[in-house]
Parts: sequence; C-alpha cells; structure tokens
Amino acid sequence: MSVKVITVGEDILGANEAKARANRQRLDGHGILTINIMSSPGAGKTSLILNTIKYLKDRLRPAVIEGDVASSVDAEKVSALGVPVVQINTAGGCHLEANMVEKALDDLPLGETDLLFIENVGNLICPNAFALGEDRRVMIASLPEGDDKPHKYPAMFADSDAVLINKIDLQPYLDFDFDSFKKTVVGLNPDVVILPVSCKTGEGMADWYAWLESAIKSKQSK
Ligand SMILES: Nc1nc2c(ncn2[C@@H]2O[C@H](COP(=O)(O)OP(=O)(O)OP(=O)(O)O)[C@@H](O)[C@H]2O)c(=O)[nH]1
Ligand SMILES: [Mg+2]
Repeated sequence: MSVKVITVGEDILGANEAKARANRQRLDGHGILTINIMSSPGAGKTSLILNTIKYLKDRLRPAVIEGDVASSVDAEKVSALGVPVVQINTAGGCHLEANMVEKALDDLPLGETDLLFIENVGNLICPNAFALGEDRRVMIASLPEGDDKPHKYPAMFADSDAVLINKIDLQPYLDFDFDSFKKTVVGLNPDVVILPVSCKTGEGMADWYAWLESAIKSKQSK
C-alpha cells in the first residue's frame, strides 16, 4: 500500500506567505513602512524601538506590535510613550506568524500610522522563516552574545536588510571581534547594511535613524 506523505513545513510556510502578502497589501494601502525586528532574547529590540519612537514621534506616527511568549512587559513600555501598541502572546510559540499580525492589525489605527515596528519573539532559530508582511527586516546582534553568532545562526543574518550590532558601550569588557563578525555577515549577505550602535549611550544611533528615514522616504515615494 502506498503511503501518503504530507510535508507539514511546506504547507505551513505556504499558508503563511499568502497571509503575509495580504498583510503587506493592507499596510501598503495605508502607506505604512513596516519593520520586522528580530534578535535573540535581550539583544535590545525593545530598547531600539523605544529610542526610535522618542527620536521621531514629533514628525511621524509610529505604532508597534510586540511579540512575546508571555507577558505584556514590552507593550507597557511602548504604551507609556503614548504610542498605539498590541501585544501578541504566542503561548510557547517561538516566532510570530502572519495570521497573528493580521489579527493585531485590526486593533491598530492604521489610518493614523506612518511606521509600524513588529518586535518578533526573541529567538535566533526560526523567525526569519515566517514573513509577516514587512517591508524590511532588521536583525540585532549584541556584543555579549559573541561575534560567532552569524556562523551558528546563518539564516537570520542572511535574511535581513540591516544588522545592528548593539551594546557597543560594553566593548571594553568583552572580546568582540568586529572585523570577523562583519566578514561573516557580509559573506552570508553581501547587500546587508551593518550598523554598530549603543541604545544606552546613543553612539551610532544617527546612522540607524538615517537608514530608517531613507527606508521611509523610499516607501513614501511609491
Ligand atoms: N549596556 C547596554 N545595555 C543595553 C543596550 N541596549 C539594551 N540594553 C539592555 O539590555 C537589556 C535587554 O534589552 P531589551 O531592549 O529589553 O532587549 P529585547 O531584545 O527587547 O529583549 P526580549 O524582548 O526579552 O527578547 C535591558 O536591560 C537593556 O537596558 C545597550 O546598548 N547597552
Ligand atoms: Mg523586548
């Protein structure tokens, strides 16, 4: 008797791609630049979002979707800045999926939003495999994680438009080889933009804001 094989991964990813395209069309309809921010737990996703909101809130209307396994800790920090935010709790899921984002979009004022940050679940294994409807993907690495992470988790770095190296203020205390890190990332992703920053001291953040503003301009000119 022949055995029917269902490749679950392909089914799930195919369905996710379709939902992500629908999210993207919906966001495009409102002219919203959407950034999917990925990193390991604690690399600085929320810190980057909070700093960036403070920097541009007077000129642009941001909104945020927070993805976490549990809690609304990060969403509360965003909400305290007076910015619309929806928290998704994945209840054990290790990445966001497009259908979760679709639901969150229902609860955001899309007509009054210019820029949407989606903070993915902290994880270096699989968030990159699930499109959400974003325009750009930003990966945050940080000095305490070590410079070898692109070797160990290559897909996350290969699939990103920009890689931020956060916590450069900790350089005196750590052996992080910037040249080796950059060489590995460029080997995986020749077009990537690499930006060393510190969300704590503000060093390098002007380059991040310039990258973001250029992405916003290119979205608005479409
Ligand atoms: N020294 C230093 N600490 C930082 C920097 N950026 C963030 N942190 C600290 O790192 C810790 C984690 O930062 P978060 O922004 O919460 O990281 P996250 O990626 O959002 O974490 P999860 O949502 O839990 O995955 C916090 O204690 C921050 O204050 C930085 O540039 N330098
Ligand atoms: Mg966070």
